[in-house]
Amino acid sequence: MRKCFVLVLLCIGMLWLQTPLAGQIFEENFDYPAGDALTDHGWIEIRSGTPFTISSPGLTYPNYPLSGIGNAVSMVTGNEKEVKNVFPAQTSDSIYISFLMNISDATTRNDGVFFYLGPTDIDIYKREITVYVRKDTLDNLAFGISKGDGTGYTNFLYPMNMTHLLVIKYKFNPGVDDDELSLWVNPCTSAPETTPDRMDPTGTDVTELAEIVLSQLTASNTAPTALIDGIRITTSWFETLRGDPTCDGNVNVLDILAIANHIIGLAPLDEHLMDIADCNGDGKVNVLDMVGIANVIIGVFTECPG
Ligand SMILES: [Ca+2]
Ligand SMILES: [Ca+2]
Ligand SMILES: [Ca+2]
Ligand SMILES: [Ca+2]
Repeated sequence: MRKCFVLVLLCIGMLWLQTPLAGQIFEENFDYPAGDALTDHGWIEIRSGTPFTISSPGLTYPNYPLSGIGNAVSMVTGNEKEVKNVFPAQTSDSIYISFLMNISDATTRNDGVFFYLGPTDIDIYKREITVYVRKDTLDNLAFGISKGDGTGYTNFLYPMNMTHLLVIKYKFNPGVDDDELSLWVNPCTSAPETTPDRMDPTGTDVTELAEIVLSQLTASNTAPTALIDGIRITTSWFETLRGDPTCDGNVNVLDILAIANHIIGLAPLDEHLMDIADCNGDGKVNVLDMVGIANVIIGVFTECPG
C-alpha cells in the first residue's frame, strides 16, 4: 500500500508545473532537419565560410524551458564563419539571453569568442557584448563576458562534453557607461535571480541590443567546437517554482527528500535553495515544508502557498 502511494506521488510529481514565461522576445530551438545549413532557416551570413549545420539530437537541461526541443546547431573550430539573427531592439530595463552549450574542445587562450550581441546592422569588427570560453590543462571550462573592453572569466569549474546553461543579462542604467553585464552558468531556474557568477560593469554602453551572432574565427582557431541549442531572449528571469529545491522543474517526493537531507545535515541547501524549499513561506525550512510539498503532490494545494 505504501509503495503504491509513493508511486502515485512520484507520478503526480512528474507533471510539468512550468507555465510559459511572459516577456519572451526571441526563441530558437533549431527544430530543423539534421544536416541543414543554419542559413536555410532564418540566420543571416555576415562572415562567409563553411555553413554551421543542424545536428541531432538537441540539448537537454533540467527545468530549462527550451530543453530537448528539436535539434541543435554544430560549430566546429577552424571553420571561419559568422551568422546573425535579429530580435526587437531593446533600449531599456533588462534583457536576458540564455542558451544551452555542450563543448568538446576549446582554446587555452583568453580570446575564445563564440557569441556576441549588438545593435541593428551589427559591426563584426566591433563586438560590443561578447561571450567567451577557455579551458585549463585539465579540460575544465571557464566562461567569460566582456562589455567592450577586457574579459572577465569565471573559474575553471565546468567540465567539457557536458551540457551547460548560460544566462547573460544586460541591464540598461540611465547614466553614461554604467550599464551592467552579468553571466550565470548553470543557475537553478526554479530559484529567483541570484548573484551572477561573473559581472562586467565597465566599458562603453550599447545604444541598443537587437542582434545576436554565432561566431567562429580561424585566426588562431580559438573558437570552441560546440553544440548550441535553445537560444532564448526575454525581459525577465525564469518563472520560479517554490517547493523545487532539486531544481528539476517538478515538485515531487525528491524535493521532500532534499528537505529531509537538509534537516538532518546530510546535504544542506544553500541560501537560494532554502528559499525555494520554504513551501509555506515562513522563512524556515522544516518538516512543515515537507508536509506542504506532500499536499501539492496529492493535490490538496495546487502550489506551495508561500
Ligand atoms: Ca533544440
Ligand atoms: Ca547607461
Ligand atoms: Ca524538484
Ligand atoms: Ca517553511
